Amino acid sequence: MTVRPDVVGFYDERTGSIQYVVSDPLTKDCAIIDPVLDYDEKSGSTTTRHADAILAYIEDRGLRLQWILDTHPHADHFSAAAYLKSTTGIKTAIGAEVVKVQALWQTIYNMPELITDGSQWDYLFADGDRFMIGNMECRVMHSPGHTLASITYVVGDAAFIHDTLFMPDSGSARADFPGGSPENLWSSIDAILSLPDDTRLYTGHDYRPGGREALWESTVAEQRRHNPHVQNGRDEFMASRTRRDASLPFPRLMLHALQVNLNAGSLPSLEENGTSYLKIPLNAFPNAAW
Ligand SMILES: N[C@@H](CCC(=O)N[C@@H](CS)C(=O)NCC(=O)O)C(=O)O
Ligand SMILES: [Fe+2]
Repeated sequence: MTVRPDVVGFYDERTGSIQYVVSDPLTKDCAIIDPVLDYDEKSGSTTTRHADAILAYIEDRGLRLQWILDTHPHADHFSAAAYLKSTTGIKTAIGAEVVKVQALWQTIYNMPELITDGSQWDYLFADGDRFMIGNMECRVMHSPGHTLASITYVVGDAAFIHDTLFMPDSGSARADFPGGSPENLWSSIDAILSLPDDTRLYTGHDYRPGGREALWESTVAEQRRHNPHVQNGRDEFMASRTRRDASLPFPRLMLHALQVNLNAGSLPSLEENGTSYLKIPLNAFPNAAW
């Protein structure tokens, strides 16, 4: 019989991100996937409102946290992994190829102090790795394209597909960040859509097209039937993805977020005055759309 985990999504309106708690209905063990650390770039403030709400949910439901997971180094918001680890002591994990993304951005940021061996996380998952959430086995699929390091977590009939496909009315994620590749994104989407038809797919973002309510759950069958980005094959996907990506400005918080997320969500060390500072490279991307 297929395992059916309980899944709850927490929507972050500011960044259109979805954070998940996936739990074993029998043992009550759970994992948090893609938690957001709130950040206001205008004032340089961070808060832990979302992460605390997730912890409160876990406590209210009598769940036991086993994992703090990220699907990829996010380019549009800060990860709350480091904060959650510091408050709960629970282990963190991300995709093993994060070391390549660290190396890439170490050069762009000119940050020799950034550690690039992935040791900021407790576990680095490679394609095919398996681990347990309670009595449920979770399988890792490497699904690059949006980033080099993106991974999908498959637990029973649920798959956390992050920034590969969005809801069927919203197409797919962009593939133009450093290390991104429309070709790899197509292969990753193809592998996800090869899961059983009724697999529940949980996306990483929803930008509420036309102002509709936020949605994040679809199925393989629905994506195959209704997502325009998967209807016309690989070549058409690559051409239209590349065309659209050339017109997209960078995410508002990309240069803020990656230096934090490649450090597992730890803010930069405090300087001698007790304040932590971000570093923004100027004119490093002359061709970026504004
Ligand atoms: N307007 C958003 C855009 C964020 C963005 O680029 N999101 C990525 C995922 S991290 C994406 O794939 N977007 C698809 C699109 O905008 O079509 C922002 O500035 O944060
Ligand atoms: Fe992303």
